[in-house]
Amino acid sequence: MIPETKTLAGRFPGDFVFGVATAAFQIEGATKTDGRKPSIWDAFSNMPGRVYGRHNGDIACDHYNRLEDDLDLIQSLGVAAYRFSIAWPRIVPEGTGPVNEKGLDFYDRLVDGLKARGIKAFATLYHWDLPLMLAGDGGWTARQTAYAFQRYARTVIARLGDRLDAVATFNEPWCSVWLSHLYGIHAPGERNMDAALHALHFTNLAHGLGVSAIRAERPDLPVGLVLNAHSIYPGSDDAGDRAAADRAFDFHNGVFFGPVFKGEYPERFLSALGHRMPEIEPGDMETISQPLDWWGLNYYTPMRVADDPAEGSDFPATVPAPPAGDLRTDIGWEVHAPALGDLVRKLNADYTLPDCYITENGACYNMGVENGVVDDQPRLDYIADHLGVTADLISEGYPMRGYFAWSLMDNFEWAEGYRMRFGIVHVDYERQVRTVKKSGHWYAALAGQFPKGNHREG
Ligand code: IFM
Repeated sequence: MIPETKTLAGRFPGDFVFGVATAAFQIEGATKTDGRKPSIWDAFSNMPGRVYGRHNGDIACDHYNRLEDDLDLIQSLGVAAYRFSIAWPRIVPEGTGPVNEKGLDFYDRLVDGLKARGIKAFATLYHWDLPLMLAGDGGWTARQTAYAFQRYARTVIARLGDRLDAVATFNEPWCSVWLSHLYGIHAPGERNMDAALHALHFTNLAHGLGVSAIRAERPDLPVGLVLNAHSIYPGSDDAGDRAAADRAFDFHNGVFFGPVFKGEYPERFLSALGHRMPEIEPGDMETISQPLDWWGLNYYTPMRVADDPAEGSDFPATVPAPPAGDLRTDIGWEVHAPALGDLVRKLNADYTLPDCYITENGACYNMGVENGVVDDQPRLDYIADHLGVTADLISEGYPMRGYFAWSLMDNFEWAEGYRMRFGIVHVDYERQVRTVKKSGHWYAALAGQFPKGNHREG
């Protein structure tokens, strides 16, 4: 039973931030405009067999050319905050070298446009669009990429930092490390554990160097990191499967949370794979583990694992276990809202964590426009259920400060191209027409209750 928006709103404090999220490559298009140069995703999506239908980001939602209208759309949803990412290849098109003022101008307009509409700006510096030129030097498998990121971060914050409300260094390093270098699904499409282990440490290092760069420019700007932490369950109660789930936790979560929040890689992970990692230089772990002001959790679906019976498989030596129920979104992901609560409780038990924003949550359902309406009730149910869990966490005392629906609008869903839709606003890509879905209207009604102080009285 989905609660009325007012009843649900009453479960959140008045300063809870409701927002919507996007990422540069997924919506902007205009990939060759105003000095932008290619990213690894431009190259990857133009290679046969990598992205569904060989879709690419050339036009996407044409957001670069429709900025003002899209900002009006965000405002019409009544949300308090907008989470977006900045495209490194617009700012430093070759990764290192000249800064492109026109790229900075675009984000200036974006941030000013948000301010003019009274919307908070949550920027992410890296949402996977690495300048292609850096791939020639090894991309994330090369230590110097971390220093290139540090300079890019400083450049952005020097220009925009005075008007940002929060900044994250990275979005979902799990994806840009494991999914991109070990599982081969995302750019650059590597399937190599040694490459992935290098990308892991240099991404963590880049995060830390980025934090230093941001603080050097704007000591008061709240800095965070966005992690798609995995809510991991053993496939059975067997000791073997339970141990597999523990190893999976180290591999999928611990290798990011450990360095950042404890200054160390998980022990089990190090003893299995440490000898294949790049050199961890003196000072690296201190750089990586600087205290953060907040962290972002992107949550969609649980991960279920069993012990891998094959001899000699790489750590964490797990295989997928079947979902617990039948409920799936159109992309095939199991729907299980309690896993969000279990995850936040477990992470807070294992690490000392700062304030948390749910920086992404949402669901893929591909229904289209019929008679001017998009009836996406399952997405509405999904968001409402996950917000219910978030409210439970707040009542248990966890510092959950905000929630961003993924996504503002349908967009380029990476290896799935445009066929998978996560928006609360429908996009007709041919005509570039936006239609607010049923879930979007519902979310607007909910967000419209904020900020109003204590809802319990209203
Ligand atoms: O579209 C992505 C987003 O870029 C990162 N988090 C998950 C979303 C859905 O797959």
